[in-house]
Amino acid sequence: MLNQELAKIFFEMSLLLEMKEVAFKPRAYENAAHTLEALEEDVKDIYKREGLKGLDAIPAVGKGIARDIEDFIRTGRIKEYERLKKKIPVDVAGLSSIEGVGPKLIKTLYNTLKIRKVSDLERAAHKGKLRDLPRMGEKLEAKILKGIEFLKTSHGRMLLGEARPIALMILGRLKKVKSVEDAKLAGSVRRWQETIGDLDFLVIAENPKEVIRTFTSMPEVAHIYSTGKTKTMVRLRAGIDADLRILPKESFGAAIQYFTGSKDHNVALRKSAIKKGFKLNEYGLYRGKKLVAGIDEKDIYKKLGLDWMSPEMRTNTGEIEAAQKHKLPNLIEYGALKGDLQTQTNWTDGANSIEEMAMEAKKMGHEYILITDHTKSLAMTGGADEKKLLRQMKEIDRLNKKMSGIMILKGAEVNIMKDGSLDISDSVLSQLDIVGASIHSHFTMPEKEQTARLIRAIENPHVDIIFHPTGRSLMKREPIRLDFDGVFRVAKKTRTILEINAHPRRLDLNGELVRKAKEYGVKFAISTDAHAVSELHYLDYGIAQARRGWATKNDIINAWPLTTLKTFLKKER
Ligand code: DGT
Ligand code: CA
Ligand code: CA
Ligand code: ZN
Repeated sequence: MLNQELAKIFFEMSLLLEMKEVAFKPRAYENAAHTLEALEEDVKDIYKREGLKGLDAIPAVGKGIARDIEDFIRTGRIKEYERLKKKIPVDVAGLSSIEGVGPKLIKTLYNTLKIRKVSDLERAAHKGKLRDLPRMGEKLEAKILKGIEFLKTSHGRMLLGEARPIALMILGRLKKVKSVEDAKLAGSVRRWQETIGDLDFLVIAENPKEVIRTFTSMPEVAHIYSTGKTKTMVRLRAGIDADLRILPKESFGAAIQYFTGSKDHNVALRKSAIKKGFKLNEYGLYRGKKLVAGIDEKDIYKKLGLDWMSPEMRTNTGEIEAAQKHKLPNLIEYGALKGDLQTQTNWTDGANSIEEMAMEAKKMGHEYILITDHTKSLAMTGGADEKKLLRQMKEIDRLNKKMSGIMILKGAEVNIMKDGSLDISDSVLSQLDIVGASIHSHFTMPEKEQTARLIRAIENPHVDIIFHPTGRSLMKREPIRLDFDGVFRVAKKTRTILEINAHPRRLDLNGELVRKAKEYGVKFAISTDAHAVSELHYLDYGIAQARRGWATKNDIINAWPLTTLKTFLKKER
């Protein structure tokens, strides 16, 4: 799919343009990148059907960028991009993936130390050359080195949000091959793991040769590592590997079970099979030499005396025991949410208007959408002060009168200060329908202080939801240090809801923490943190984390009717 490739280029262009201190354009390219990243239809198909006009009609894509996309579809190149790259021959994408490094610093680094790529930066930091640059210092130098280390540990993996659309697109193509009877995704993508090492495809086909030929000659393939009669491994241009296996029908279920993993789950399952006198491998479940189950995955679990469990749960953390006792939870379903509880608009750093966001939410079948723009202490987002929030509330009243079929709720993503106080006055907070609060700075405070800071915000009678509670940014920034027992206990006591942020970069809380918080009786909101209409479609990624955390409908406030949700909120205001 071209969307992801284009999104990457546009992000890079926005950084390059920012380095050149061009006005407005960087934001436009960034917004377009966000939109393309989450756009479900391939831009190529849109272009084929509707031409340049169709591209122009994509939200956050204007005439100029539509023309860039056209350029790319027709020639595989974007002139403006190549011109920029020539002027600034720097790996801005790589450098800016380091926490604490942005376009301004990249520019300084290039101009003063001729730093072009991550390895240059690492060398300079080790030599202590960064601390004397303007606005730097030893502390920032150390932070950058830490950021580089962190990046290295996640090397070779890709965000689920990036890998999954690629996997689904290839799966769709495999299903269309003539001799293919069935094709399935396995591995970490099927388990909705937050980052992905490689893609695993399993296929039943009469003519394996034809399938392998189709697979290895896809335009997305950059390199073929190996290819056999029933198996092939390739490198995709997107920067991830993909495995394909063709299997006989009678062992397809066993193969799906095996290649779905996780490895830990498989090891435990095999042990349990042996205990019961069976043998289990990727070809089937056997008693002696006799095949007992193999075609159907569910049947394998059943013959082992286990209820089938959803792949998200296969982490070997008690799911096999629960399946044995028929005590698996009734997980929240994909598509079960009635509305989004975190969305940003062009009142701050979002790409779309309140109305556009509401229209898209309505199209998706939502009953409501909570608008939660940033607040004033996040100055770089154009965060709202009290006055602006009041103006926005009036605008929402106006839109609610005008629109039908969707309820726009008034909210905010209030910034939590270093001491745990909020940057918006109580009298204004009390006029909002639902208040979210979150941490955006001072990520490295020691556990005790950080916990006290967050708890102070949780105890604020106006705060309904804590957004992205750990502040992590996958493959970029570690979570803040918290005493989770303390946090969850106070959240339960004060009826403060914790977010399961569905943005693929965050997934925060993650499944493991959801499960722990649930034990304390905490309730959750699954929301997208959308900064563009297309990002409203990220909800499933959050639902997957909720499912990994054994959450049911009862645990998720935006799976309830709005009236039930409203009666649950804090009433002190
Ligand atoms: P990834 O690719 O690192 O994101 O994670 P997976 O889970 O997709 O791992 P991958 O692609 O290496 O293997 C796919 C599945 O195959 C894995 O989830 C479980 C199964 N598998 C792989 N190696 C082993 C093994 O040594 N033992 C067992 N029991 N299962 C394995
Ligand atoms: Ca894999
Ligand atoms: Ca694999
Ligand atoms: Zn934002």
